[in-house]
Amino acid sequence: MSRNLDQSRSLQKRAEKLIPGGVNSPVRAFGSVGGDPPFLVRGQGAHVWDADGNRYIDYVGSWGPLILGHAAPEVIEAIVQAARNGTSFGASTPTEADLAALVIDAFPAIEKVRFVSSGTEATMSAIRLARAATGRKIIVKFEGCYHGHSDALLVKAGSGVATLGIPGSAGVPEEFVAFTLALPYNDVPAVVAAFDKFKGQLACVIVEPVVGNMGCVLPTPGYLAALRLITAREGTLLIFDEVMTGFRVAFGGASELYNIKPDLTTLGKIIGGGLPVGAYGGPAKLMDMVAPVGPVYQAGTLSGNPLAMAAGIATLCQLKANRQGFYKQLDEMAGNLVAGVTLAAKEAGIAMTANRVGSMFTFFFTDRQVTDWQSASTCDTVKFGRFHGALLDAGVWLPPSQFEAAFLSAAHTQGDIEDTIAAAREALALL
Ligand code: KE4
Repeated sequence: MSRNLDQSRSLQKRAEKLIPGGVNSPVRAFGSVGGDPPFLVRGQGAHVWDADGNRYIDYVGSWGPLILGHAAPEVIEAIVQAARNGTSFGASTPTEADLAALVIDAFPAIEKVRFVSSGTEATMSAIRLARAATGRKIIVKFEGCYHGHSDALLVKAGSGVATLGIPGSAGVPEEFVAFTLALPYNDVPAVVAAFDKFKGQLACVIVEPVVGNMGCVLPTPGYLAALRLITAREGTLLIFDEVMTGFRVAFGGASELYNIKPDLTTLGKIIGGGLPVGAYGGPAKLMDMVAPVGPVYQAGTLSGNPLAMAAGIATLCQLKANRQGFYKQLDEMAGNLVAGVTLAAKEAGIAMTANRVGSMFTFFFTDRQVTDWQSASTCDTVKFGRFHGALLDAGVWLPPSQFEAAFLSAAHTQGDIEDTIAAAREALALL
């Protein structure tokens, strides 16, 4: 059943004249799945509506922040209340420490935290701090992991295991990635080789402890512990980029789930409840190296914005109120969804594997287990695109890329799950 998209198409034509690609973030242009991106005008709970009135069950959730669903009453009320007192002061406000206390309570590895306005700012600042704290230059990231768009992190994977970075974007001079190493994920020998080759020179290892940005990919058993061990031994800081996994895979993120204490943690998405917030945090002795206390400069006009703090506080308080039950329920529902869709694929004779941690998951169009970028890149992205489009026609909105994670919220019902599985069954039959 194809949808009327007249309004969205004319909105896209107007937007393209004013904004590159008509979008303020590339993935929204549907480049990797094709088709016309619907323009959304409303969200409520698990559902969103586009400008033509089509309703979708939403599994993007603004790319992770909306774990409570769209327009959660408590979050909206908190924002409205805060807005009545003004939108921004550029001065300290009580709610910044309120949100900081909630974050610190959930992450034992964090004693102090600094709020910024995006995940990109959080990781960029954490890397600057790690370089200052260690006096070292080289940073390690992993192929298929994304940590925002700061220059040093836009690298193509090096050809060899320990080949320094090649720019991954136009406009990034090779000098800017000359101190960035991109290694294969879930590959401990590659990390050992890098530490051997660049002994005493590695400032930090930054990792998505559960990857969302090559699709959902889990750390193999012992992998995170191996990273923790070798970085501690070599005086290199371990940065857990929990922008996506923080308060998602557990209240205390992957740190809680895998019982690992990194040196620095970056956060975002859920802690802003849908408004712009990022954060980086760690031991007080490290964080006190950040201006104005220490020599590491970092600043932001809207950092700690009162509306964003209010939305984050309201969100985290909801999660904290019933943290055991909340995450158990999400895990069960997401498990039912993934089991239903993968069974439908099996019955349709379509090669599909799925990875899931709690309420974040990805359906991969490949017959292989996806454990790193190499295996992720064996996916049939054309088939994923056709699946994505057929689901949209059936009123189900998956992230518009094979290499993204999908998210279930507390607002999704059993009915939504059943409708989604039925829609997937029909879509798979069309493939
Ligand atoms: P932002 O600068 O987009 O707030 O955060 C960057 C970032 C950092 N770390 C991780 C683990 C992330 O997933 C992200 C951003 N995630 C993407 C979704 N894969 C944002 C969506 C987009 O780029 O539009």
